[in-house]
Amino acid sequence: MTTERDPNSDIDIEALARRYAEEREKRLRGDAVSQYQHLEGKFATFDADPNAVPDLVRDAVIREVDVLVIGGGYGGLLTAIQLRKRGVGTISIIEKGADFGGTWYWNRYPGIRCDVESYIYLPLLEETGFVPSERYARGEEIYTQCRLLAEKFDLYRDALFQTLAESLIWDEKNRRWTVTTNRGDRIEARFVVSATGLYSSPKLPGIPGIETFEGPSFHTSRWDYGFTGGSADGDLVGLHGKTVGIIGTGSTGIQCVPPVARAAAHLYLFQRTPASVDVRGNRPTDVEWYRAQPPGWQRERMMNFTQWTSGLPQAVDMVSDSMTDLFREKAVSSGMEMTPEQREAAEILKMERVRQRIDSIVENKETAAALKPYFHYFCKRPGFSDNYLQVFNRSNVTLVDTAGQGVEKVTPRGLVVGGREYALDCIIYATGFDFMTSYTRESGLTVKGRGGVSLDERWKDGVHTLFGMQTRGFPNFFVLTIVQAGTSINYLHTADAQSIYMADLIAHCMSNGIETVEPTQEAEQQWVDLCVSLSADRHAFFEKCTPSYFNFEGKRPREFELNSPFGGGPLAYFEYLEQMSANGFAEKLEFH
Ligand code: N01
Repeated sequence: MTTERDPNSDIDIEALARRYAEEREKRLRGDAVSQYQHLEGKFATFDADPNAVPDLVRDAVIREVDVLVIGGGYGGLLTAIQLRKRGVGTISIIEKGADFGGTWYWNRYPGIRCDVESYIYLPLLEETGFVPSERYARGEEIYTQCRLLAEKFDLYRDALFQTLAESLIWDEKNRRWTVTTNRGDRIEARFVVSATGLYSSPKLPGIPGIETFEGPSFHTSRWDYGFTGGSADGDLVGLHGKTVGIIGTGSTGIQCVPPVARAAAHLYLFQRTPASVDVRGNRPTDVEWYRAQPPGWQRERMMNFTQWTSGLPQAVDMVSDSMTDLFREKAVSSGMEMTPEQREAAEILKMERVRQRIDSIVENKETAAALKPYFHYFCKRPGFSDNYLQVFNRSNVTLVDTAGQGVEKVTPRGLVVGGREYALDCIIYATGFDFMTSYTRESGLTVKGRGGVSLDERWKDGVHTLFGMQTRGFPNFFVLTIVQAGTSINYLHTADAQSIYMADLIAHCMSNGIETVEPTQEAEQQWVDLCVSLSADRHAFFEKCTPSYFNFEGKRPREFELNSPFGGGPLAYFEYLEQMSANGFAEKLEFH
């Protein structure tokens, strides 16, 4: 951290650095990522899908297809759509939920919205004519768009819902993947694309006694409207007269807290680390403006946002919101790409404003102090809300700050913090998802490639891929993830580029009579080496950060050494992929 005083402020940078380090220290725990519990074993009931068709029974499907896509969220949808557009033969889609939507199928908690502008987040707006009703779309609208895309590109007939792919075994003789599911299906596929999502494996905090609580309790991605009443738009009449506890103040927590506060008799919000909560500034879409956009506007806008948020200033900031302003202010004054020092100074100033905003909204000084985040802006995913901080001025809301230690215990009656038991009628876990720890654990898949080698064995010393998508020894198999892939803050920009790459490559193989494709040993190793060399700065930054899923809770295990996004950033990554298509996939891949 620089020791210079920022000329634009009175911030004592050294004191702030000490405070950041102290706050981080408080939160570090020896069990790091293993502090969490997964929705399996005794917690499997937490995984029940409130929106599933109950007791669904169907005949097992025995089928041969050209491409099997696992996952019906945006990643899987975009891949299937790109394949359709290229006229690639037969497709099947396997999806755990009862419909398309992925994240937006599972997460229906009250207040849910996307924090990336809808005009760059929702894919294929120009092609589909879909008009998002607001600048930051409600979850339900995004879920609706997912289903409209599936209808428009005729994907329902190819989908198996409420189905879990369990094993993928490569059959060298037939040059096919054999995929089996929990419903007895057996699908032979030439190509398999695994798009099981970035936030698809919910986690519970490792607090002793979770299973002993006698009232209703659920994870936000399995919201129990049967108990709370109402909908994602609020009006949670089931909470009238009830005392509710919410654990978690990440992006999910800050969105679901206001509607719960409006309905419950009392809300206790249990905070371990305060979120940074910036201005949202949502507004209805100006339909006239929207319809006047020139052809190609959406891709241009997506690119403009990714350029700005990669620290690459452009003549205009098309999105111009709380996400881009950090880069805009400094970059405009310097007129060029931000230096690390400028970026750091901008982040410090940004967080100072976030803290000042709390003072200007929250009336109780003690509560305001407890809500202030002390970490670098990008240590955690920044939050945005124009109604979260206001909640703490209500008499029926209590912030229970755990001073970085978290909730101590769950009892049959409620939660314990600092030795005090808070009696509750309901506990809501806004405690997030597994992230970048283990692809096979998060996806629940057993994958065995050539020679029966499992992906876990192949990756026992860390993930090895070309572009984050392909692994040698696992022919015709693709993974959509951000590990070893360059990601934009707008993940759908990355998914868009990845789906185009995969569809181009699969179409290339199909039209040239190519049976198998995988990375050459050399290309894979070069990519891994490049990822390692470019991730040093990222790791150095995150090592100083307060614990979060971004930095494996402050302690990155050796086996996760390679589990990070491509450090060259999304723009360089997109160029790599585009070049591959442009030169006919002439390098880096081995074809048979
Ligand atoms: O999960 P999180 P999320 N005692 O992991 C707390 C995307 N998303 O679901 O910070 C008490 O961020 C934990 O505390 P701490 C987005 O990318 C987007 O909110 O670890 N508390 C934290 O506050 C996001 O990043 C949108 O100290 C405990 C919370 O649980 C990602 O999804 C909306 C605890 C978990 O926060 C995940 O966000 C929603 C304990 N023992 C999500 N253990 C939008 O687009 C954990 N916590 C708006």
